[in-house]
Amino acid sequence: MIEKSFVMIKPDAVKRRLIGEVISRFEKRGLKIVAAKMLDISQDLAKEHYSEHKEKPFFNDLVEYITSSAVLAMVIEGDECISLIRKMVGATNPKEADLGTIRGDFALDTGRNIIHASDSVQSAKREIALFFDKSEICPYQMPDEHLIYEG
Ligand code: IDP
Ligand code: MG
Repeated sequence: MIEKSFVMIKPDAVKRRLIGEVISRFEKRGLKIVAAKMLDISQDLAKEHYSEHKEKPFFNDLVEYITSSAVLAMVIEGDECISLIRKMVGATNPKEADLGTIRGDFALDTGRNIIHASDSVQSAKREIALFFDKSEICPYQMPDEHLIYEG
């Protein structure tokens, strides 16, 4: 089942010039980037995006972190890509993230874990709609799609 996931490269990774490293992992896996934009997240958007965490003790720090500087927001498409991207991202706490995952290879601290990815079909739909207008999502064919997918 082809899915779309919302993926965001957080301010720490943008500042550390890790955008290329991170995106290239998704591209090499065969996933398709169908939307991307740099933006400075507003307080309101940050609070809405992370609303499930609003009662958590780290909520204010999280909003401060995500609004501190530019992020790269993306929509990535591929077969069952929501769970696949979560596996590629690794555990929330980078110290517990497996080597070979993005957080396991590039991050050390839960509060600076460099990337966000949707955790379910429902949250992907919600997050994509929150960050992107439909007109900003650009479908296209990859000429090697038959080398990535059997069917
Ligand atoms: P996820 O990003 O792996 O889905 P969530 O539990 O949804 O993790 O938490 C959202 C974000 O909030 C994390 O990526 C991390 O930046 C931050 N966060 C989560 N737990 C903590 C914590 O205990 N301390 C500081 N920041 C946290
Ligand atoms: Mg989450």
